[in-house]
Amino acid sequence: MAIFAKLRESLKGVREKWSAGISRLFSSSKFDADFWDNLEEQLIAGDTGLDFAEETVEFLRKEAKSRNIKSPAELKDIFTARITNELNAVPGMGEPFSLSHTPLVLLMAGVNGSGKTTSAGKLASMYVAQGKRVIMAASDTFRAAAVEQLKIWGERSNVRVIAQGQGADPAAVAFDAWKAAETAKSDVLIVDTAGRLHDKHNLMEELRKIHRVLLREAGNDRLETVLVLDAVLGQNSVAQAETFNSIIPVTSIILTKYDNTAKGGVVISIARKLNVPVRYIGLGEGADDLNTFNPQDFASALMEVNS
Ligand SMILES: Nc1nc2c(ncn2[C@@H]2O[C@H](COP(=O)(O)OP(=O)(O)O)[C@@H](O)[C@H]2O)c(=O)[nH]1
Ligand SMILES: [Mg+2]
Repeated sequence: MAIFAKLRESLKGVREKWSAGISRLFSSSKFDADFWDNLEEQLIAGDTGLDFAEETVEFLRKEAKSRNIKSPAELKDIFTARITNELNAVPGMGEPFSLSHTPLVLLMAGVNGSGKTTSAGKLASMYVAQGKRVIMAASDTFRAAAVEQLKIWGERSNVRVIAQGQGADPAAVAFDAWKAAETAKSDVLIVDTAGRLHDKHNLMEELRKIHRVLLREAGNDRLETVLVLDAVLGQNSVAQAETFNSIIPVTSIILTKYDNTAKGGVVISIARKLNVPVRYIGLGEGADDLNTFNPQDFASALMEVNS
């Protein structure tokens, strides 16, 4: 329940700026002429994606007709259920990473500023709190500050960070870290990477190489390629997701900065486009601000306007 309260609080921006409008539409006691157009518009404005907006309006129209529903208010629960079902249709949605094969490697990918290092730190802190053995790898060797940032997170949770000098081969760092994690019988190895947009070709090659090395060492069962996406970017993060997925097979998503976004629908867009589960959402900058993503709670929190 505490988690739900926090989610509700963190979704304040989304509610005030986006879902309040939708909720208002569904609070009406009669269908006015513009209801369906307004609903479609609001869904698109909230970054749920064009397809979802159109299909949802179509679906609700049919439901209203076949169930002889006379007001938007009576449709609200059907709408909320549709969002939940849509998200739950993606296998693994909202489930934590499976630790049945260890060391589990979490390869953190994403553009600069999306929250990779922060999410790596949060995950480390979470696993340490669960009594797991964790190692982190500083494979963002592009900037010295990046290694320092990860080391600070490591010190906070008492987690060892494997690093080499600035400019070192990121794949070599990842390989060293894998060996260390194997030797130490770690449960989790979290690999932080660089994400420079201005240098797309190098980024692609670098990421491919890190992925190749880790896949070779850890195998499919022990490798999660985690795409870290900034929820604030809305439809742009959907495009990013597709780009990254064409470079390496993305197996999980962490959606960050949900506390800062005004549009909540991007999670639906991404889930549908990639059919990849959102495992966690970032709700702030602190170590504890990482939550599992529960579609049911999410849909409910979205539609709770007056709290
Ligand atoms: N409000 C908020 N800020 C976040 C979240 N995740 C990351 N940040 C901030 O976003 C900025 C970039 O994060 P960083 O982890 O350095 O991104 P990276 O370049 O992908 O490693 C930092 O200022 C973080 O504190 C989040 O869930 N909520
Ligand atoms: Mg970083």
